[in-house]
Amino acid sequence: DIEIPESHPRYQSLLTRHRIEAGVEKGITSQQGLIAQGRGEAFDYLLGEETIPSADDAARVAAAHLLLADHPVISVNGNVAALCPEEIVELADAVDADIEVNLFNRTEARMQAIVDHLREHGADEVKGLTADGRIPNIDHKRAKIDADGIGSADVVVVPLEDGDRAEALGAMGKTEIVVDLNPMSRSARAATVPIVDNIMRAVPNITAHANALKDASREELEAIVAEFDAEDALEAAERAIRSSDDT
Ligand code: PTJ
Repeated sequence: DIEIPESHPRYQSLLTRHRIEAGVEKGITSQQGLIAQGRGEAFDYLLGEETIPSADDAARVAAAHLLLADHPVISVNGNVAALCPEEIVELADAVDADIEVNLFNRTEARMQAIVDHLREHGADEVKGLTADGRIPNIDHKRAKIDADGIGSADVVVVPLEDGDRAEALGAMGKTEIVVDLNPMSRSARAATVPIVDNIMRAVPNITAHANALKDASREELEAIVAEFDAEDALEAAERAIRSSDDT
């Protein structure tokens, strides 16, 4: 459905734009999602459009958290659904997580379209439509969650999350794994594990680490988690961005 030669130097970036555009056409991505993508692209350009070592390390820590979790949930919004639906389903399968649609600009039509889209890409159950739980201290429309989904999760993956909700989920005591290309965003700063990487690279990378760690003991996984320093990871990403002209 797309004619970009793979040899094009900006192939990945063009593919990403195309997916977001198609997402808007299909009614799954919001128009604001186009703006969010543009912001993300600018940071990705500065990062060299590659997974920097600190982001790879964070992805491994995220995998360890997910494998240790009692009830992990992956939150999906309109951008994530458009960019990497299959990869989200694969990650959920690898770590036995629930998938929940959770929108910043919630409309019932978009909720349903995203649930259907994820099912088309292999998801069995997709949560989010029940909306019988709330995130405390958040504007009520944006606070809706499923009580048996994000509401009762101990570990949540929140890619491209808005800052207010990222902070409020953290205040609920949840271990938060945030994927965000902007290391200065409030979401990245609120995260237990910030992964400063493109969602299209980060999600399959977490899955690969989870598969590699499948037979690791709880002690090994706990050691991986304990060694991680979120502040160091954010600083490493900022350094990579600032030195992008000499890479
Ligand atoms: O579908 P909805 O209604 O839930 O809305 C989703 C968006 C993303 C529109 C909404 O949450 C929003 O407005 O987000 P923000 O506040 O623009 O934040 C988006 C963050 O994600 C920014 O910090 C971007 O740098 C980052 N970002 C954008 N694209 C990517 C990304 N991070 C990783 N991978 C990307 N592809």
